[in-house]
Amino acid sequence: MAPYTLTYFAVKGRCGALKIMLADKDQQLKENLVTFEEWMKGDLKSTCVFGQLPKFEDGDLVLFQSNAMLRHLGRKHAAYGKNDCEASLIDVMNDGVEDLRLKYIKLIYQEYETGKEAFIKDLSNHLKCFENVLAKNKTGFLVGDQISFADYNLFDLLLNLKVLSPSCLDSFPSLKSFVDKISARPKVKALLECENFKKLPINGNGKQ
Ligand code: 6SG
Repeated sequence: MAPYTLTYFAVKGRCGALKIMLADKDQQLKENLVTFEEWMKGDLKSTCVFGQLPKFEDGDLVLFQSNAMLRHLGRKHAAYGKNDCEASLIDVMNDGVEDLRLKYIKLIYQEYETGKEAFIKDLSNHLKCFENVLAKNKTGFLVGDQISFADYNLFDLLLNLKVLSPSCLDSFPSLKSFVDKISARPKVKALLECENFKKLPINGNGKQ
């Protein structure tokens, strides 16, 4: 039996990074897909702490909040730094990724038609910050010399942003090589090429 269970909609959404990290760490994941109709009944929603998915189970432990799931798995699978200071710096990076992800989600679900141009114009200002961190650290990772959950989270978001704006990384060599290197990790590559993963839409409303 898979040690981990994820309950979520049939989208990449907030679980892309988690799936990429688990694949890279050679961990099995059991997935319970929830349809719109099922969710609208409300029974599952009423059992969710904040009334939302994803829900993640590790044995008897039940987690909500996608970033808490990333942290949990980071702790368990050596992707949360080598000491407390690295862990705190990884938190800084992950919160930065979350800020940009929230802007992206707002664009997708609330203002895609009116806001896309302005979003893409402003995107460089956000990407520049991650570019600077990677250029300074020189290890190919955001913090220290080993991959962390924040790297998987940034990687997943960058894949989405490249779909939105294919040229968005063109003036950021460190981000480009970051994406290339993580994409080339054998188990990440296998997941990205897996039909079941590829066919999942990025978002729940068909926009990307
Ligand atoms: C949506 O926002 O998929 N959860 C979402 N929506 C349903 O009733 N801070 C936490 C976290 O990081 C945010 C959770 C997140 O974990 S994710 C949720 O539960 C609700 O609030 C994005 C996503 N959207 C697809 C969606 C859900 C409801 C309407 C659109 C499923 C897909 C299409 C219809 C039903 Fe649909």
